[in-house]
Amino acid sequence: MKKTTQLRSMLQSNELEFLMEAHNGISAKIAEEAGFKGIWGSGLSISASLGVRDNNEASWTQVLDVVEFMSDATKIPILLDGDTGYGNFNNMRRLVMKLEQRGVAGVCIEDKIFPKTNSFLRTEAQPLADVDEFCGKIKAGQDTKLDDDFNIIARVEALIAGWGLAEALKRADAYRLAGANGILMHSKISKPDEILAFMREWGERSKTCPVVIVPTKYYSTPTNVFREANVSVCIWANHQMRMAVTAMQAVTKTIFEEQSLMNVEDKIVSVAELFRLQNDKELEAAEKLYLKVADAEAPRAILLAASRGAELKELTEDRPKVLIDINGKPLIEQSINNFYEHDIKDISIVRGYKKEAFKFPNIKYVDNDNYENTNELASLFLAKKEIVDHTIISYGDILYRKYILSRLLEEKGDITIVVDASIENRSNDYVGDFVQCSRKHSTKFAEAPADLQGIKFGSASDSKEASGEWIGLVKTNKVGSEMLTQTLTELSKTPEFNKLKLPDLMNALLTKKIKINVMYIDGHWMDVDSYSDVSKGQKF
Ligand code: SPV
Ligand code: MG
Repeated sequence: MKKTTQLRSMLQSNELEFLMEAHNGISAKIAEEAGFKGIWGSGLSISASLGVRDNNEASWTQVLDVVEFMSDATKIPILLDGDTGYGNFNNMRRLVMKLEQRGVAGVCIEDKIFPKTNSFLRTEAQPLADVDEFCGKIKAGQDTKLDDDFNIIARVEALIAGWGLAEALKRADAYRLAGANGILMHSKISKPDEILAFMREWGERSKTCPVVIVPTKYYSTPTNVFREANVSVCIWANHQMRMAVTAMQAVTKTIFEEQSLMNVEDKIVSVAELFRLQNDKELEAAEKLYLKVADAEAPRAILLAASRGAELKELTEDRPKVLIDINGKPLIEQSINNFYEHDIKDISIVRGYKKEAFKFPNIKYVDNDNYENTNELASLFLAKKEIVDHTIISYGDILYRKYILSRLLEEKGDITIVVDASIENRSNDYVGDFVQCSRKHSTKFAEAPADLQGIKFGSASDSKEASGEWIGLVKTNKVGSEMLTQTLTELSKTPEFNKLKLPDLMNALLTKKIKINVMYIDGHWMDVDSYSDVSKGQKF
């Protein structure tokens, strides 16, 4: 139902309905969440929230902007307190046009003179508008609106200004005949007597021209009294603003005096609650839909770099192998840069030996302080919570051409490992993680997918029948990450866990009949294990 129609139904329903004050987007949203069916865009509260007086110090377009935020934040109708309509009939016409454009369901105008003064201030000195002039304003508004259900409420200030019931009735009736969709009868006394007297006199007219009240001053009246008097809509006019001021004064006082947040944190909403009210959930979902790589889906990377690399003796005396200099940069920095270039910003490094030597910014470090007695899987287990959705797990000591990562990121399998098929020229004493796959690599025709059958660490001479060598790169998606972490957790409970390496994890997955896809490459990578690798690396 249109917001205008919703408000019209509230005015015309046989129930007593309520409008809750709001003065910005978030208070509007809060009113809606509390269950209110409609909102009062209070002039007093909006001006107070802007730090100005309720004397038309905020321009009408500034008020319009605020009420637009309120309207955008909610699905329930807003009745804007339009003061006097901010001028004569002509200003009223433009106001109605703009309010309709911004999704506001109605406006209430009061029969005073621009610039107005709040109804509870210096009331005897508040001049009332000329009745005919005000009726012209109502008619002009009604003639301007495009939507029949847009609501124009005429507010009578006769009781406020001390003119008495007869004047109030005379004015209310004139406004009714001019086409008002309702009358707001305002009173400044602490009992409902004036309002009840008016309702008695108004009688049947409230069927076609319902009455709205604002019991700010006669707040102690039981609500049922209004119900029984046939009041149509009751406005709680400023209570979010007043409570906000109470809370803001308290919290700023405490923080100022204590120079600490210690005693306030538990008394205030969390920032998460602000995010919820701002509907961040919707943006998160939209990002998934419209951004190239949404953050939650963006791949992350884990680099294993806890061991020393003792084969490299003095090169690793003050730093782990992954930090030795290759082409003017620490070895592992090439992997990090490779990740950055592929938009992978969430990078974890599991470090152990000489962990203080790692100085890269914006990296999550996971420490394996027991690196001397453990192996790769123990390191990976420490980083288990980083294995979610799309994750690249990599040895920290490998160098590879960028396209390998580009291709790997496009792989669709749950778990995919990168296998170098060009192993025929390996010297006999070369050792590595040789793999057996469902089929060998072929460059002759479009390849059918291959999957892993097993990995075994060994020498090239013992691995003549192997399909290739695993290079130390694996990618998982959401499903793959779950299977991998589950298997990793199971292995962590076995007595030999501290000895296990990544290939053991792959083999354990295979034992569980979990498919591991193979992405073949033809060279273009190396790992750095020996002095000769270091010099080879300089040319890589
Ligand atoms: C407002 O909320 O701004 C009103 C109601 O106009 S009152 O402050 O009671 O005049
Ligand atoms: Mg007002």
